[in-house]
Amino acid sequence: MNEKGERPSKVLEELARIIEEDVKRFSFRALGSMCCRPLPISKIAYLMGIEGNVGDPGVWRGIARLEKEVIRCLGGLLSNPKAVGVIVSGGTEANIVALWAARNKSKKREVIVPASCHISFYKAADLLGLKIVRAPLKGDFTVDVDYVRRSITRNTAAIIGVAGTTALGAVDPIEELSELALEKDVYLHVDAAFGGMVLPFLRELGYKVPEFDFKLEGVCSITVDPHKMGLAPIPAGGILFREHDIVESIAFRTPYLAGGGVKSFTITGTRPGGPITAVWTLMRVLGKEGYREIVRECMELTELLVEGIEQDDHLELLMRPVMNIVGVKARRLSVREFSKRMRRLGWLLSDFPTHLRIVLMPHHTEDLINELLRDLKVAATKEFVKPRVTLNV
Ligand code: 0PR
Repeated sequence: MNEKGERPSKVLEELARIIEEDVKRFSFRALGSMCCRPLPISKIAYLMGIEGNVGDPGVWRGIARLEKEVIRCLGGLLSNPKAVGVIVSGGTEANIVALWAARNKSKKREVIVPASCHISFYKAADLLGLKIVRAPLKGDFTVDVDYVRRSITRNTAAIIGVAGTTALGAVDPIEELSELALEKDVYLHVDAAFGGMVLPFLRELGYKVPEFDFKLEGVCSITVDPHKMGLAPIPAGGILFREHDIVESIAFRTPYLAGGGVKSFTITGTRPGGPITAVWTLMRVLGKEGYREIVRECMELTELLVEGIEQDDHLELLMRPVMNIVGVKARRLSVREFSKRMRRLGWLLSDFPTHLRIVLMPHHTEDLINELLRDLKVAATKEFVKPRVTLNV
């Protein structure tokens, strides 16, 4: 830090230059991200809540009430308006809180996860002292429920299903997992960090969507992130529990708060108001109709990309997408080489061992996807010539 403070306008100008480059890169070439550009109104709403700390709900009563309303809306989308929940920093924290509750409630030490689960489950297991049992996937990239069944022991604290996997957007057979959870009396957590704000709207749009939410009695908790397909600014994750009983074992009372002592079941104490005011505003302004329209547009872009990939001999889809996530590989190239070439052409996609992932988000356009398709085709051919000038994205 400098000894003397600098002129604010100079510092802000420099900041603007730095941020502008990031935003440009993110908006135009980064199709590997599950986050979207927040709607402008959500930024205003975020700033309005920026002083708030819902960790002290007796002081920040208005924002605390808004959080309850947001949770009721998310619960409504997931077939349980009475769900108990909080807005957290993202899917990672939500999954940690869910496993924390499952462990304390069951007093057991193993968790069975699909091989496709997000890295956050490994972090959670590490933090919570849980042993991970990894269930393989079937040919359709969903978890092998028979394997899960065979792996349940007296030590099983929870089983996990994913509704919208990180790599491909696949949806595990949550209905079967739910039946299994009820039969064996184990905790079932569903990670719908991405899919939770896609699947309900896909269903309303007439797509065939398997049950994945609280409608299934075995589902104890669900992760759903407004900062992914909810168009909210980061950080806005969500964790919802079927009923209050489940969180009793992770509830801690902070007695000295300015607004009066409260019991909470969050990892953090101080919690930002901005994400809550932003999500609340988005839900009011967009309504179900607005979100449905956003999902419809993302699916149209997905379809455009899928058709283009299917028409090209050099490209191959990993699976028909269920939602706006596409996995693609080049038939005659290693994924590494394909990825290297796409990066050289200036695209920032996600590298998975088996494919490149493209996430079609509301800020993407048809022109951008056509441009991407053209470059995917160029990169996938053997004769690819490295562009002389590396694109500066
Ligand atoms: N669950 C699932 C199914 C996820 O895909 C993710 C993250 C999480 C949980 C964890 O969520 P947080 O990152 O909010 O804690 N999925 C994104 C991914 O791996 C995270 C991400 C987002 C990475 C934007 C990069 C990026 O630019 O793709």
